Amino acid sequence: MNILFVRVPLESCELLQYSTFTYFGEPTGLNYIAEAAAQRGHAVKIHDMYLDPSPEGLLTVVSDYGPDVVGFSSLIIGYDNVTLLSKMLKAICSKIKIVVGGPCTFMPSTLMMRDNPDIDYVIKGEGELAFARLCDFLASDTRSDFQEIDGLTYRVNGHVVENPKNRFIDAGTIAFPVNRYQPYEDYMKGSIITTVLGPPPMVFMEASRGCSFKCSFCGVSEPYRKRDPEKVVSELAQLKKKYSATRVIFADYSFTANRRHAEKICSLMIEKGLNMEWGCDTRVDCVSMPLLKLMRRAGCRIIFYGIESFSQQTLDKLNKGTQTSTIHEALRNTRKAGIQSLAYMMLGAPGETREMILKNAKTLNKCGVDYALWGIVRLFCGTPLFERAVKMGVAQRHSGEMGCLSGDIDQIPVFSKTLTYDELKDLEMHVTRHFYYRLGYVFRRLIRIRDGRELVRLVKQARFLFVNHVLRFYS
Ligand code: B12
Repeated sequence: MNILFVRVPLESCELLQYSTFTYFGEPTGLNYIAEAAAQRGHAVKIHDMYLDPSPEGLLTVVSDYGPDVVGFSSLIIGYDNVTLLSKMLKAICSKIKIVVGGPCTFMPSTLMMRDNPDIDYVIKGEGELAFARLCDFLASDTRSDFQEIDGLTYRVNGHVVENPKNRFIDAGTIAFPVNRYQPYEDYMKGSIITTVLGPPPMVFMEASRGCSFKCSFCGVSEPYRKRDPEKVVSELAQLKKKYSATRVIFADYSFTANRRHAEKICSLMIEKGLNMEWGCDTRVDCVSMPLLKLMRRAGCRIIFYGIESFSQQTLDKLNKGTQTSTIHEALRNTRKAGIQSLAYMMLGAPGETREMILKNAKTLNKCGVDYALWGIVRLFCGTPLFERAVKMGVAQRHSGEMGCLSGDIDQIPVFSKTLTYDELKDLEMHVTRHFYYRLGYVFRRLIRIRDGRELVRLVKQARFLFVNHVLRFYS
């Protein structure tokens, strides 16, 4: 079968003609599924609409390549493009089978299928096994076996049927598709990750899959599985040799969720003299001083911490499972170990007032964090927080679902009862500006500059902040 994978752009197609993307890396997930399908003998091609967002570009690829199946990969933000593009493709060729996957499947699959008759299948979560099996079945026309495909949603006589997702890939079999890697050098210039870590070639590597924590705002529902450290490090070595990749972002939900596992990877990176600079996401309760020191020796330059809030009440309401004292300790230790930190912060959590948000921002500004990204607590349908909001009458199920399906971040409902969406947006801007435009912050960043490259990166970051925060605020 001819399979075309499409990474769906984030904003609406019309708008995209004018936007420049600086906020992404390679289509890691699609590379994995494409490799799995290719190994089963299917012909595969990836069309990345982050690089060419025009619908015309997609139409040209479709008419040249003639796919039997199109697999769309999308986040929830930008999901409206799945609706638009699937309609467009079905209009020109009704025989093409459309399969949807990726992080948008945090949303209930049945909802996605009922909303859009042009989608033939949705595959929830990780897609390697299910997608390849689906293509095998489509090729051999053994449709009655669809119920065997884990996590597949499909139609039987017009009715939407969802198979539960019970089986997860054995982490031992996951292998980075080294030959599919594309360094994306030109496109990642100015990206937030290159600002914090340095220029490409940069690779997104998984050391583990899934997450066992149960934060109420997140829709991930796959168990944590660790990959073999030897395999991870040997793949990194291959990528370095083949593509001169010197920077790595670990794409795990929490790289240090299992400390022993993280230690093993770091030790191997040191032992093999990998000499790569890297960053990872993790939680404050999954690090310790010895581990952080080891990570630094292994090349870790930045840790992205999901801090969310410095209020214990808010952390508990978000089911974060962390303590404020642990946050302070982790940030202090990270700094001492010589690693930079980025704090993901949330505002507008249940029960949060303006005063609490401002207090939170003040505490953050005193913590010595290097970067901060604030985001409003949004109610993604399919998450426990969404269900709670519906139960409490804070959000209407139908409008909440429609808000998510619209793919427009401004349409996704928020939890806050005390602050309006516009007030939250103003506060988001306010706390961000107050983080970056502090004399102490600027001074600290300046004295930490190690070389000319870092200075250039800092200037770029300042320009980015100026355009996005100062100009946007005053326009
Ligand atoms: C690294 C990362 C980034 C990087 C860029 C990544 C990139 N390559 O472009 C940076 C830091 C820039 C980033 C930015 C953002 N990110 Co981000 N990011 C991640 C992270 C940590 C890893 C992504 C990854 O490589 N995963 C590994 C691969 C193998 O998994 P995957 O892509 O999900 O693919 C698997 C399945 O989804 C599925 N699949 C994927 N596509 C398809 C298609 C088909 C047809 C099928 C059947 C299956 C399928 O199979 C794949 C293999 O098993 C994830 C969290 C996570 N651990 O996944 C968040 C995550 C993807 N990001 C998220 C968000 C919200 C964003 C931002 C919008 C944040 C913001 N406010 O700006 C931006 C958007 C950037 C963009 N342009 O896409 C959310 C998405 C939420 C959602 N449900 O939509 C996630 C899930 C984090 C979270 N828990 O909330 N991100």
